[in-house]
Amino acid sequence: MHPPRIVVLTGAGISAESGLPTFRDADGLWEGHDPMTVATPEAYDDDPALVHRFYDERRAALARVRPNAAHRALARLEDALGDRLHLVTQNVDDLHERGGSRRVHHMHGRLRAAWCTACDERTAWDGPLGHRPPCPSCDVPALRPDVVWFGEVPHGMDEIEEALWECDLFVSIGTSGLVYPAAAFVHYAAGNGKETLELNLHASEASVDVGQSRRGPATDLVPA
Ligand code: BJW
Repeated sequence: MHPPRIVVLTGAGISAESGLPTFRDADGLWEGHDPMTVATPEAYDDDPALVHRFYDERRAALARVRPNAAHRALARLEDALGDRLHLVTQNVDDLHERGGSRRVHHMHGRLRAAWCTACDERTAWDGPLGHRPPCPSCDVPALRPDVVWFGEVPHGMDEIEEALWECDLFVSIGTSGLVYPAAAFVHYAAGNGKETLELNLHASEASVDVGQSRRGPATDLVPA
């Protein structure tokens, strides 16, 4: 018998115990803030300095945190399953990679990358962008964070749909299930007869639709 094909979707909750705040929990990034003021293309057009400050601070914070036991456990799962594991993350941090995962599908982009709106090139980027540095490819100072904001299309949706269609099990870890299209993956998988499992500290929007739920911190549940 073949080992199972698994699609894992991770959200901010998997990086919380590394010290990165989630979005919607108490003390989260958006507590007391309207996400529409930093996470839409319109917000960027209106006040690019504010948006750059938000992402420059988060990019700098990445250097101060480390992957946790949950990230490392998913890397071990990849060692065991190879390409039968499709790891999709909504997170823009690089903790999966630093935890040892080699193939990570960043559907909402990456904090350590810049996207040039003039020439469309994407570049690895570790420093700030708020001072409007020139694009290494075209020299135009038109670099923005390479992340997917509300109203933009997440990366690699066809590939995710195919992986969900082919998998035996769909697992969501540490995500509130409030943001689409990721929030619909569990319905798509369950509707096509796949096993579904949720690992989360609390009940989420997806809990009622999921086959099995485990409650607890990701650093306990994922290695287990
Ligand atoms: C723990 C834990 C621990 C804590 N252990 N667990 C109406 C209906 C349907 C859709 C829409 C609609 N109106 C608008 C839309 C579309 C819109 C949308 O979903 N809006 C909602 C507000 C309703 N979506 C879009 O615009 C998307 N694009 C799109 O739909 O394009 C059309 C299209 C799709 C497909 C094909 C073709 C066309 C784009 C969405 C982009 C989202 N971007 C952000 C910002 C990214 C950059 C950045 O990081 O700043 O992505 S928003 C933000 O939310 C970020 C996250 O990836 C995303 C999800 O958040 P996440 O990860 O779930 O975090 P939290 O904080 O919500 O939850 C944390 C969870 O962890 C909680 O459950 C905790 O309990 C748990 N937790 N500690 C385990 N230790």
